[in-house]
Amino acid sequence: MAVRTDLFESPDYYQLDDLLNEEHLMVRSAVRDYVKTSISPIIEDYAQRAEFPQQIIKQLGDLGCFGPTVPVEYGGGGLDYISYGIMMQELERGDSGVRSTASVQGSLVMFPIHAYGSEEQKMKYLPKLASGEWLGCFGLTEPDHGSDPGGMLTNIKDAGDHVILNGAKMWISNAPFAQVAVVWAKNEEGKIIGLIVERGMEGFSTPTTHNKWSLRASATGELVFDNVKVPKENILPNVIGLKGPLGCLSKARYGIAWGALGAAMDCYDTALRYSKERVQFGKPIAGFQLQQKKLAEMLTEITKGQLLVWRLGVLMNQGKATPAQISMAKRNSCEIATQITRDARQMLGGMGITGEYSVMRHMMNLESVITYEGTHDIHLLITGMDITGLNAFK
Ligand code: TGC
Ligand code: FAD
Repeated sequence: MAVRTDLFESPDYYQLDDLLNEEHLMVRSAVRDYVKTSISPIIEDYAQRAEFPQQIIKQLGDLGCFGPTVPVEYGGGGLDYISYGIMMQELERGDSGVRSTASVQGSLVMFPIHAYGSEEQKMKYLPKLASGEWLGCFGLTEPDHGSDPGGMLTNIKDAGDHVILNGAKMWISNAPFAQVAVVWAKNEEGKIIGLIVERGMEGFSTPTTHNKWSLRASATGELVFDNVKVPKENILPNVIGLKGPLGCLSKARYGIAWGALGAAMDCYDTALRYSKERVQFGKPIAGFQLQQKKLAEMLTEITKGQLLVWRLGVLMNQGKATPAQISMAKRNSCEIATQITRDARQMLGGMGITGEYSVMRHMMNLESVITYEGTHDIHLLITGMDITGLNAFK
């Protein structure tokens, strides 16, 4: 396996470090070091082989990247939302799939158990998920219901002390390795409820999704429920309706807004270094106006994005961030990161398509990031509805 040296230097054009406190800087330094020593050297090989590096589950748990905002009494980090954002930025600087593993565990599995679960559920699941002893996944999307999850067909029927779960979810991150799944299903009144399904329950299987050209180092699968008997004590008691899963998505989308910027920062840094070293027509290509235009625009967009997510983090800490504000940030970060990875790839010429550099991997990963947790179009429509009051979804 090739060992790669990670030379990353973080762009901070507007001295945004001045906005961070000591805790934020410590978190960043710890996660950045981890990515440099444990992710960058191995991730390209895992992505090329389309294999999930299972060792990261325990490592991310030890580092405190699972449920950083969950209170410490449940095994979480008790940190603020800026620290959480910084973690996601640094992890995605390494690979979007690594950030995905942490986003799903923290925002889509631990958050709903903490926010909507019973005390018994919190004590049973959260410490094991926080430490990485267990991995979780989140089942919302179905084969026929992606952007429109309210139409889901997965359902439960009452059977005394348990319910019978039937249906299928697809495109589920972490599914093939998860011990627990937070699953959204309709009850007999057609209302959406959340329940915790455990590996080993009869009739529950998690087939792996193959042939992805994106997020190749992240495990994706289906969740298939064939008359699964789920004890009623596994139902999340404190939420009903689509606002349950959408509330989780707000937390995860916030993390992605920071995360996608991390991928963009890595590509900018790589393109800057390469263009100063690569000589054509007798001078470094960084000396040509066309390449400077790309670099200048990349850094401008990264700096604007950094300001946006930092401000959103402050609003999150104050409990004032709206879902529409989160949508705007998720959409913006994905848009600029997608463009930056493509420009960076071109700046590297032929080398840009190889695994010698992280750029093509980031570029392919971002095609998933711009699609999951609400597509680019869906987030635009959320913004459109927020500013006009008119629903253009339906
Ligand atoms: P709508 O009628 O607008 O809303 C239903 C209820 O939900 C409330 N709500 C929210 N609550 C909290 N946070 C949010 N972001 C919320 N958005 C809406 C809303 O107030 C309402 O509450 P109530 O009390 O009135 O019932 O619902 P709709 O059916 O019209 O759909 C709206 C739409 C299209 C915006 C929504 O369904 C949507 O966001 N679609 C995109 C689906 C999506 O994002 N799927 C993600 C699946 S998970 C995933 O991709 C994980 S990848 C993770 C990784 O690997 O990193
Ligand atoms: P569709 O909803 O079919 O959309 C297709 C196109 O139509 C898109 O361009 C969309 O923007 C557009 N469109 C849809 N509705 C409208 C409208 N009203 N107006 C205009 N345009 C519209 N889901 C989970 O539940 N858990 C996970 O862990 C998870 N992980 C994922 C991992 C990966 C790698 C991927 C690729 C997806 C994952 N997803 C997960 C699913 C993801 O959230 C969905 O793919 C996404 O929400 C889009 O749904 P869809 O693929 O069915 O596309």
